[in-house]
Amino acid sequence: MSQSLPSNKTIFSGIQPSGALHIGNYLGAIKQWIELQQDNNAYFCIVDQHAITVPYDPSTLPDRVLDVAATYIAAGVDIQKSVIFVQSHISAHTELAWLLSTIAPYGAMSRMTQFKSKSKTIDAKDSVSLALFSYPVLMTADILLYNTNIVPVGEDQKQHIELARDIAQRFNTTYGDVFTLPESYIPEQTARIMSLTDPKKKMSKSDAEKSYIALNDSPEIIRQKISSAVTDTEAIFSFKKSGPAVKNLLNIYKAFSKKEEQVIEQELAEKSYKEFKDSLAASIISGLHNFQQKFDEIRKDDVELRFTLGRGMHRAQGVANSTLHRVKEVMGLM
Ligand code: AQP
Repeated sequence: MSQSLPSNKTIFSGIQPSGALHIGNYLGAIKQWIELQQDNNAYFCIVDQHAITVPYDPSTLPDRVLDVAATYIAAGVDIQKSVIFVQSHISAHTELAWLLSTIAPYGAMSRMTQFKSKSKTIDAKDSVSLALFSYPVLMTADILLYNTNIVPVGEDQKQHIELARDIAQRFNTTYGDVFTLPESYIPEQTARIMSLTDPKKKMSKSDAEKSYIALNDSPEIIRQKISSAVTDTEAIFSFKKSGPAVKNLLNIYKAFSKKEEQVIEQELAEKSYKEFKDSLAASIISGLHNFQQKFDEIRKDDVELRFTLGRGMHRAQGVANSTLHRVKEVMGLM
């Protein structure tokens, strides 16, 4: 879907600190944030309470939160203009989630494809949590607290945004107009970057390391991962005719090289997979170079990062608490 850049809107989006952020997270979400923040009022959250809905290691979580904060800033989020904060620092998120769960439709919740796919990945010894099931309601609360108009996300989140809109509509019909109805904002070609080892699955940070390019992978690792990425049997480089594996690599190449499709197809016409993969790895390495330098610089200073997150919390919580207050009032809670 091609969309013109909105302005004067409220933008909300978030990422879970559930592992190393990858180029799918960047191309599917963060890149849009940077474009959108200039002319809009933006909130970028680190959704740590979503990351604990599956088994995780509590000892690494604080560092992962700081990694995500540093990633946002190194990728170009302007901390003077936009608000960066941690979900668990503002209790209105979980409180609103409970209130919304009283009207969230159970039938629609049971049809969420992410719940179905994530619950299958959980080991039999760890049972699937109720929180994983109700995750979309917490995500609805995250979005609605800030009177959000637009949620820039990858395609995998489209169903959750539709549910958030449905819950907001149900609430407004039952209790009166409190919530702004959010819309998703999904980039066309990079909406779903696929796994390097299985092009039927989306690239995911909780999959095996070989399946994704982390934003902080070294040039050597990037070359290795790209050289072992699966391809199709026939070596055709076409955005329309190539099979899913090569189409995915072509989309990544287009995003990093910033070249037009026609130019890429001409450039690759006589090339082998090996030559294509060399060019692809080189363009990812050079595309991530500045980001990686900034990340290392920002990540050295924990104190400053924590200060930025504290300031973000203060800027976000006024709006969040005022929405929660209105919700409680119309629901008759004293
Ligand atoms: N492969 C992808 N292609 C395009 N966009 C993607 N996003 C994630 N994977 C891709 C987008 O990144 C944002 C943050 O995602 P998240 O961390 O909140 O959760 P996720 O969608 O479940 O991402 P992962 O990497 O698959 O994480 P895990 O493995 O922890 O579940 C969202 O906007 C998402 O659309």
